[in-house]
Amino acid sequence: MRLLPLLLLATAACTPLDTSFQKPDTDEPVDTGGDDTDTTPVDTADTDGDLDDDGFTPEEGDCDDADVRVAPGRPEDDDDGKDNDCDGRTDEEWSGFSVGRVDSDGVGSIIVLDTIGRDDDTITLASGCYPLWLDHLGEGYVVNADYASVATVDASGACTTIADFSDAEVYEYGVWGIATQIDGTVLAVTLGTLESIATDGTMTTLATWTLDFEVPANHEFAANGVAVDPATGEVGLFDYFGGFGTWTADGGLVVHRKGDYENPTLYTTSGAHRDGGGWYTQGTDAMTGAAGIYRFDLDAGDWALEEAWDASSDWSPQQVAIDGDSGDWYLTANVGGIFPTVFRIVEGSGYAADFFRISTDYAGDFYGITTNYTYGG
Ligand SMILES: [Ca+2]
Ligand SMILES: [Ca+2]
Ligand SMILES: [Ca+2]
Ligand SMILES: [Ca+2]
Repeated sequence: MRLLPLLLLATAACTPLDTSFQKPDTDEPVDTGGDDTDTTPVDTADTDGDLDDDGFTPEEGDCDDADVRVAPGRPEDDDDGKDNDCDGRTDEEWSGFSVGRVDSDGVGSIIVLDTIGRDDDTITLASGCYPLWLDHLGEGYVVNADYASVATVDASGACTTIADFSDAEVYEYGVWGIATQIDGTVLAVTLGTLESIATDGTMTTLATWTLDFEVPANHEFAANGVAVDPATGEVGLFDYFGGFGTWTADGGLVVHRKGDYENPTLYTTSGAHRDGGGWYTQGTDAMTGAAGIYRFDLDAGDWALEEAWDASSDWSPQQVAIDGDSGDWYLTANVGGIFPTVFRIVEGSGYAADFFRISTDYAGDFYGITTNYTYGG
């Protein structure tokens, strides 16, 4: 038996470039305590900024650089209490989508779909309350109820207004996209402002920008969609005419692309953040009417086409959500003015597949869509 050489070989293979004894890294605190209870290998040499040697530095998205079981793209273990894939959610498993519908009688509802497009549940909303945009909030939902108010929705479908945008003197264009921020407040856009709404109704304006439909040169953009990166809280602001901005608490608003309503290139109505990075929208080419999935290229300052598919001219996309596991895109749309449909766009497929459809005579429309997760093993 030659156990000793094998052990030495294995040890050497683990740390072939470990020069920490010769050259301590002054960037990192030196462990002088002599306790050997640490179970995570720590690269005290820190020659590459990746302390746990999982291939990612904190700058590259490692949200725990002392734990090799935590890194971007790792499979999520739903029972270890860690955010293994660094998407801002802990122990999550993608479970489908919730979709907002307004039927042909004007009744609003939220339909809960599982991962293969079966409807698990339908919550019928109170009269006059619509799921034009929706997101999760606590155990229930928050909706843009009618372009003039934001309301919470409980399991019975009762709606409680938490913010009123009906004063046209203040909110000329009402309220549009909404999204739940990671601190549990609700974000809403009024085309020209980003508002934060606490569940007690307290409203704070986080950002304003120039909205000028008279003088195009003054105009920045008109945000009608808003989304949140759940890992960082960064906010994406989507403009109907192809503009795009981001907002952070520290850095404030950055307008990456102005919305050119005189010469639009792309029409969008909502957007979403994809796990692992990137802001996406379902867009309609302003010239050809072709539908596609676009990613905002922050370096180029413009939208880049990611996926395109054949869509009939009467195919009108509404909103987009993203499967947190595969990254596939799901769109609400209305086809032919008749069929409310959820389409699945698989990366690289080049086509839009039916995921869920209500196919009776005129059946109303789908509007908001949000991704669902279950938590814990
Ligand atoms: Ca790392
Ligand atoms: Ca790590
Ligand atoms: Ca996670
Ligand atoms: Ca986990």
